[in-house]
Amino acid sequence: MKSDKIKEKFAKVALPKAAELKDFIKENGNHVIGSYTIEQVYSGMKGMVGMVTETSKLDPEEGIRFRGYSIPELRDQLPKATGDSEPLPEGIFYLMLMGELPTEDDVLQVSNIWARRSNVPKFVFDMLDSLPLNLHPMTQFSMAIMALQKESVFAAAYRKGLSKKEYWDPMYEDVMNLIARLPRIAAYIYRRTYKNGVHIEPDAKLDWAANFAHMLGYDDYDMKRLMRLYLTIHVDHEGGNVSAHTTHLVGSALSDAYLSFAAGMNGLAGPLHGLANQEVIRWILDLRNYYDGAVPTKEQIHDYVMKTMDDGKVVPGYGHAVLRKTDPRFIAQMEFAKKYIPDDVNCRIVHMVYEVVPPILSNIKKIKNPWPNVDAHSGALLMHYGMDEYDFYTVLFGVSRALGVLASLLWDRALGHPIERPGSVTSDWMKNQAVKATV
Ligand code: HAX
Repeated sequence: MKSDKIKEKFAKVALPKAAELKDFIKENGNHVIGSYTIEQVYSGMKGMVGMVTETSKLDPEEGIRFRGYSIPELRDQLPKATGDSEPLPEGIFYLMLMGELPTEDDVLQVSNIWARRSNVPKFVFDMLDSLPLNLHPMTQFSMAIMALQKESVFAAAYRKGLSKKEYWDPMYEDVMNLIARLPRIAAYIYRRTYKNGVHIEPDAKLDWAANFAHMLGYDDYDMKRLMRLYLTIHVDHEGGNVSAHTTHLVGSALSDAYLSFAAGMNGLAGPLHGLANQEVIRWILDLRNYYDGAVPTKEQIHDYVMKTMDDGKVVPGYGHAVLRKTDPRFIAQMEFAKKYIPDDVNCRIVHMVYEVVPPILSNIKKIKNPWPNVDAHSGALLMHYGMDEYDFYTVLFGVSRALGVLASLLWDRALGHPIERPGSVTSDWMKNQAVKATV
């Protein structure tokens, strides 16, 4: 087998940490880190610390940091493809895995490893070809990942008999194989669903994101640049979001990377999570239609937002369970739009919506965050470069999200994290607690 410097380095970085962690828990395990309220339990455990994720940490006011680095810092400091100004996603994966910024050579190693492992077995394509063309792309994506589970190195090794200390090794193989194959699978779903099944072979000379754009059918430089940014900023958002938490939870039962990641993708496919990116562009197109296709005024946008809420719907792309300020991932996309496509109509509407919506949502007491999240912008950028099949957008998100949640899953196995099993109570139990607290 070819030597794999990334695997060797990960073992050096991660394995000593497992023993360190055991000692830390032994010495500090009784230290209390917080308390929580009945409301928090009923509101989806918001703000309760209940898990450890090494790859990134979300600050409500500032936004996400990956191993301590913010999005603007990473756009500046991560290695780039020749002539490009946006980072290569291979770099952020390396950072999440090793905890340090990669060199250009490190990024090249990751790129080469993924290119080498990217072959997708024919039965996966055959399975996809048997599905109805109008099956949502996210469902196709999840099914393809599940079919690929047949290839799991972890599942096969576990069946043969595997010591706990060795779990990380076959998990590394699964994580790298799965990430390597996802662009091909996603592109296949796109081309079979929207491009009459005319598929495009991968180009091993291209980096991971550029090759993905190529297989989707977008060979122009601008879409490749957008894809590198897109696939970098969607990777991770600490551990508690639905897709990351689900991947971690399912993985905690020692389900392999395929089973765990497919579960995470089923969560990403929900409209309050990743599907919001397609909902946003649908909402913008509906808004334009409502005003006969013209660019709406701010007053018209205001009225349409009120109508959306009067109809009992959420304004997609706005609000967040943790963030309390504009999402830096939204800002990165807005800067991209203003720099490269300042005249794009949908992007201009997105920017007008950004002026109109926060003051409205700020006036509604129950809404905790009136600001845009990552999904408020991405669709308008993709549409500009010709990808107008918005049902596919969450698949792009999923390909990127794999890098964060699978890096975390690998850390989970290296650190020996146990099966997750939070306590749960009945409402009667809660009521008794409340009574006890008041007497
Ligand atoms: N429009 C209208 N109402 C909203 C709202 C919005 N954008 N955001 C929150 N609210 C409402 C909630 O529906 C909730 O109402 P009820 O009490 O009647 O149920 C109330 O305000 C309190 O919600 P919150 O505490 O501020 O927010 P939550 O943590 O419960 O929910 C959500 C966070 C992101 C799910 C929410 O803001 C939302 O539905 N936003 C629109 C959908 C969206 O953009 N999702 C993508 C989020 C980012 C992400 O994960 N991307 O993948």
